[in-house]
Amino acid sequence: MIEDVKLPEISENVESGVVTGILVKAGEFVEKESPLVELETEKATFEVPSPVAGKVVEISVKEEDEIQVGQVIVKLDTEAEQAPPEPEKATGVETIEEPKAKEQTPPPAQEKAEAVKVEQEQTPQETKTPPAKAVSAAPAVRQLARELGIDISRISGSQPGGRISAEDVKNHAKILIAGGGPTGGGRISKPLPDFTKWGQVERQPMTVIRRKIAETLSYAWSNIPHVTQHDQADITELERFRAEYAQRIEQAGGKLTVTSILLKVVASALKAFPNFNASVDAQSSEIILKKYYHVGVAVDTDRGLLVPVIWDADKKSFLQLSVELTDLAEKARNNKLTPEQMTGGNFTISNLGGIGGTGFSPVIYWPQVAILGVSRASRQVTYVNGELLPRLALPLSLSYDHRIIDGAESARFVRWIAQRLEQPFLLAIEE
Ligand code: CAO
Repeated sequence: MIEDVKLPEISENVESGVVTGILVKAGEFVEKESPLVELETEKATFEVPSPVAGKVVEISVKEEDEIQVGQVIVKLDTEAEQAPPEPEKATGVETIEEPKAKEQTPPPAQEKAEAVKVEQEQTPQETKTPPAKAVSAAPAVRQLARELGIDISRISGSQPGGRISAEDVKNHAKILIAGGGPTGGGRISKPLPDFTKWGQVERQPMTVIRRKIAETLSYAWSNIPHVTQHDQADITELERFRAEYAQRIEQAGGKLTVTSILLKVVASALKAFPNFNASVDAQSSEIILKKYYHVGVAVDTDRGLLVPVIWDADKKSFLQLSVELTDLAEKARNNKLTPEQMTGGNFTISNLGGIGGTGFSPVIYWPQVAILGVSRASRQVTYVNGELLPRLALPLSLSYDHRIIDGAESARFVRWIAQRLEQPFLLAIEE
């Protein structure tokens, strides 16, 4: 049966929109809810989803058409069977092929040529092996990527649903020019061996979040000279304090934990050690010292690592920090964080202690210059005033940017934090 798919009601007082992208091809099978066209109205740009599954028999609109609510967009054969996937593209993912960078006219500027070079160097493995992936981007954005010689399918979109913006394309170009890249910091990615020679394998496309994480961490790892300084804090007294106030904070809707306490301690440490509350501007050879104290916390979610940011951590009480952290961690796990809640951080805390481990080397969250890793507190027998006593020791691992932070300064910074965890009243005296 052939069904006309019409432009549905958009919103109040919006009767029409301009088609800015056709997202399907004639003959292609579309799933229910998969996007058909991209539409720009005076209020927003969005994708029009298909209300039913079927095979596209006709596309009734073209790019730049102004179409009205109720107008036919495509005709679908809703009884057509979905063809089995081609061997090379056996993902079941709807694909929009982008022209290969090699086939495009090289851009004139030196910068652009550099971008093309890095893309092409990385191309052999990527074009031969993984299946093409669905790309969501406006035609103007696709055009920009083509002009820059960038394969748009390798960009992680920052917009809802992984949609790629012009800004994403420019940022990707900057990363390539600076020598970074999702597959390993501008290094040529070698073709993989054929693993099926040795046994069964399964290919899974990376999610948008996973690609973003890979890109961010590769860039940081290949551009920041990392060193990790290890220390430990005696938190025996702090644990007493935590137990004493836990209930009060729980009544306010938060959880007083090592992490929420660290938020306060770290914010004070950043004030005392301005080099840790900084970013490096490699282009102008300047250090940017920030006068605000926003601290990120790495949260483990089933979709991957997310880093919500607690703004103005220095101005908040333990109670406020505990409530806010509980709320943001929950939002992160329920996919409810807004982009704003993940931006602006100057420093990050990554606490793996709830899971276990004795130490690790966290990767700095660029453009920050340091990150504090926290591992599991354990009972240790320690000499205290000439006596052997059981004490609770919290391992701390600070990774720092060795371009602007020296080893001695890093040791002083972690010691400073350890001392405030051991004697929290120091914070009260100093504020
Ligand atoms: N040592 C011992 N116990 C610890 C601990 C530590 N360092 N950190 C937390 N715990 C305990 C807590 O006290 C809590 O125990 P109770 O339930 O008995 O009170 C339990 O572990 C769970 O803690 P939590 O996760 O609820 O609370 P938190 O504020 O300490 O941590 C958060 C919050 C968001 C940091 C954490 O849940 C998380 O996601 N951690 C993983 C971060 C991560 O993946 N980092 C790696 C990034 S790569 O660099």
